[in-house]
Amino acid sequence: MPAGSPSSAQTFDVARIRRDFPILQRRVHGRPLVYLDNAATTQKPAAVVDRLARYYREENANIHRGVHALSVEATDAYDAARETVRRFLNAGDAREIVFVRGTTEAINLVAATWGRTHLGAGDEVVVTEMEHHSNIVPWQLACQAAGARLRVAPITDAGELRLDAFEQLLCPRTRVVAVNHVSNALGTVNPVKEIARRAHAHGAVVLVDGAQAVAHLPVDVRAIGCDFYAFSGHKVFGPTGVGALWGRAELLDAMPPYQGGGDMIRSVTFERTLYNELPYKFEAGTPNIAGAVGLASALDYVAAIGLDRIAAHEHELTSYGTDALSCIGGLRLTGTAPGKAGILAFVIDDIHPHDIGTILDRAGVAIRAGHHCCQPLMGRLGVPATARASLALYNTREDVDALAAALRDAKAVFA
Ligand code: 7TS
Repeated sequence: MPAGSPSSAQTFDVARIRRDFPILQRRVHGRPLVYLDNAATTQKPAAVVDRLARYYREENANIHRGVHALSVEATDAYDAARETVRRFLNAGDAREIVFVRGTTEAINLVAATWGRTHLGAGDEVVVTEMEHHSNIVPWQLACQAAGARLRVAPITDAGELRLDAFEQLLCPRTRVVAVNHVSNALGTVNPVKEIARRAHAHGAVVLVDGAQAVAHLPVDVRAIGCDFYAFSGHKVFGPTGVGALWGRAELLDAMPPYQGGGDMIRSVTFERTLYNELPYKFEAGTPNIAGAVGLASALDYVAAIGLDRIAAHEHELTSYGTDALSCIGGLRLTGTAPGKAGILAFVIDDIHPHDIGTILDRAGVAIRAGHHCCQPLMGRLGVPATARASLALYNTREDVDALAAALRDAKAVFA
């Protein structure tokens, strides 16, 4: 087993895993850091930090350009990273993996290029009430350009997609269904396989926003049966500024380029430019080489632990946290879908979520407060904002206990 890789013990050794993340040793305001803002971004294991440093110390060069040794090494590392992403998503072909800045850019890429060529006046794009702004606004832009219409599938009070109502929105005009795999504000795990099946029956393509899924449950794009899958590296223990779009080769092939520039061309004249083959057609300019290499080491890290085991650990912790928070008077959880992922979002009577967040911070407990880039969802829930603790593989019952204790203190302050 390579240095820095996680324990291979069958039991989920969270103490061992915590030692892989140097930042978890930090103190904040004199208190041990309790990091519960993983939906915003995850912390990085030493293996990823070291991989980034090694890339810059030993391998840095531009790719696909040089004949020299460093450029060949950097190109090999970048190509290997693409293969790692392919394996991680169980995609069929590394040509279907496009490196992007993150989920946001991946969705914008599809909305702009697939949208430009396939959406027309009167067509419809279906999203859900629980989407992040990055899976709403790009589709609004595409709809505005095409004269198409955005339709919104409703959710239940518990935060589950109403599949019956979703189905009723589908019709021959539906071109795209865009849905998150896991909701960042509710924790709901959407039945993406069933959603894809029903959308395909109506001839629509299906984009799944996997930003909140990849660090928390096994993802298999072929088993899901979707057409596009997007995720961000920084939410799966990798660097910021890098992510991936998976798309079916035949769809990507038929799409126009997103940006023009170096590397995305086969030949250029002032009269006519021929575009490169997949995936380079969508990777104009020098990519985030270090980011891709760091992302690959993050994916190797989680794969070595096993996403099934991570999911089991987080489910156990989520039910522990649900019980702990439910005991706090005046606290209401927002998002109670069965089988939900490790998002504990809530409101407390008479205390603004931002005040909760500030008081918790003084106790070393990092959570997020706000609309979580889901303003339409907040409207549906009838709240301006929520407080949100979001779990990851390194969180413990002690972290949840610290959260609950700090919330009791916050209530005392406002009593
Ligand atoms: N989709 C979902 C479901 C997300 O949770 C996020 C980020 C994005 C897309 C955008 O990802 P990005 O990496 O391109 O920014 N969500 C959050 C969050 O919940 N708190 O901060 C960012």
